[in-house]
Amino acid sequence: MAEMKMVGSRLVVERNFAVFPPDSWVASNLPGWRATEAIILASPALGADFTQYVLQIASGGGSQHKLPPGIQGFLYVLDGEIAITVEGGARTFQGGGYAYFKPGSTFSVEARGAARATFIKKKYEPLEGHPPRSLSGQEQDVKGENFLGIEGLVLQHLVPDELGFDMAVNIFTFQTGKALPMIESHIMEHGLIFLQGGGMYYLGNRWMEVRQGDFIWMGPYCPQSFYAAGEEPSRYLYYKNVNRDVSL
Ligand code: UGY
Ligand code: MN
Repeated sequence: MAEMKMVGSRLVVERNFAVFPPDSWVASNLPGWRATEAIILASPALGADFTQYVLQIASGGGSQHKLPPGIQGFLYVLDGEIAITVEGGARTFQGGGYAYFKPGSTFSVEARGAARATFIKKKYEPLEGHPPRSLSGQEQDVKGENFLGIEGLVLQHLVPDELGFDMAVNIFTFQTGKALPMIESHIMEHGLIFLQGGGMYYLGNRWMEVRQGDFIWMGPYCPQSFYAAGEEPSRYLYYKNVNRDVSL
């Protein structure tokens, strides 16, 4: 008799956090995106207040996009080469390229060869006197700062930390053996993609192993921390809602 194969996974889905290793992802078509397979990782169905996708785009695939009024977007190139046009400016990006699309804006994306990107959408919360603006850039050009002054722990802000923006997208780089200095808890959510390396993430009430390629969602007040292990530095890209009061 054939033996039954055991299927193991690091996949975790809890009320206030989730870890999706790449072997748990299931793709489908996404209206408005041609020759693209989309994995919807964070969504209101999970408990998140934003959506985050990984887009696997075939050569020549992409989108002529018009964001709905009041909805902003952010795209980060994971690998491959992608041409992005935003507000009249056209640029071709490789891994580490990114673009922020202000609410309601029109943009186009086209992959030159097979490419992968992560895309985030969030409802924009306007603030009088502080209009948002679209922008694009390359992660390698963004200056980093030592987080809380800690050597070997570097934070880069891809979306500027200004009141016009109600979302941050940052990259954290940890040298091996470095860690966040506390277990933090905050009202902001995170959508996190592990770009490189790995280590132990504290989520909820326990430590768990995470690696390159994993996606993590952390809901409001989810206790969290990270310890970088392994041979190469650990890097992750993460979304955070910021700069707004709570509506009561
Ligand atoms: O910005 C942050 O909240 C960051 N320290 N959180 C995290 O890396 N999990
Ligand atoms: Mn945090």
